[in-house]
Amino acid sequence: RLRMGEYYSYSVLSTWLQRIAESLPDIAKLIKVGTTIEGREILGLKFGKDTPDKKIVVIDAGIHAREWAAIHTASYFINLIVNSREEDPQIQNYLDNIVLYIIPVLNPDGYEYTRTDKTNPRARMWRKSRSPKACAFDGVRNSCCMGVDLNRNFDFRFSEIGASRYPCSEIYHGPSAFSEPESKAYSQFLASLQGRLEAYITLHSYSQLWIYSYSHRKFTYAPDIEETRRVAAKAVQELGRMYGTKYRHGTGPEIIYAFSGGSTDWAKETLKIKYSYTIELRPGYEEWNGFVLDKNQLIPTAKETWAGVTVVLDEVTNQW
Ligand code: 0X9
Ligand code: ZN
Repeated sequence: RLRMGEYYSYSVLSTWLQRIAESLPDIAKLIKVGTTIEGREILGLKFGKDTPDKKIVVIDAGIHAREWAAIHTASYFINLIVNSREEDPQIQNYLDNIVLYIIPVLNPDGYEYTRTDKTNPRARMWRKSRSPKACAFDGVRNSCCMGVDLNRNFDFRFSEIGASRYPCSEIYHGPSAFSEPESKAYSQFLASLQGRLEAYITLHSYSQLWIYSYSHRKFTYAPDIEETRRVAAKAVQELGRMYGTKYRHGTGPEIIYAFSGGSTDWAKETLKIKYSYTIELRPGYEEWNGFVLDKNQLIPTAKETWAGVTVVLDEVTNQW
């Protein structure tokens, strides 16, 4: 059992996931998405008994290393399901009627690197993976740096916009789409669920936004945009009811910026997922360094996000 409202190392989180799966075999299974460049297993939990008629929802976090509040929020969801399922009929309903995967840390190498900030103060703000140095001539010199922005490495309009071909950039997209073991394994994992995968939600921080496709160009939507927007609006409203936190919803270029190579756009286009959302958690965009969220905000952030996420889960659960 982990106390919520704290940050934990990837090894503590991994052991915790294993223990849950061992002690509750009827409701949770440990899943291995793949192995990172430094050899860590990307682990998650699969909740609910899998039968071929059930719809699937996938929630992940931590594709960006420094976004600790997102990792905490995904962990909180796991904790909530495990510890409240007996008293909470809504959670019971999910366990009975859908299959829910939660992968709390997609980029554990990067996350562990951000945890070395005691010895290297700059490490806390690391965003990318920890792939080996790549070099490119930037006009002045040949510059070499580690890491790929995994949320620029998906095969959706790869390298077109809002991504960089320079390895020293924070938004370096990598040498080619799915060049990285983490994004490649994750795309294969998601693709293996195709046909039953009804919702995909990726947790990021920060700016308080509920974002849907597409991200590369303004006013470019999937055909089911009306439904996508309706559910986003409802989710943001439910989220705000808890503590009054104000979220905006829209596509990336409408509400923050355009970019390509992200996981939700790839999932929306390639896997034809009905609900594919990027959520940017607290604090608001006016905050200067929102990646470091006060510990006393962790639980409220996770709770209100759950309220929003249940809107999507209810759509999926009650339609079938
Ligand atoms: O830029 C990103 O990868 C994400 N934002 S973050 O600050 N967490 O790095 C996703 C933004 C999604 N927005 C757009 N579609 N533009
Ligand atoms: Zn992010």
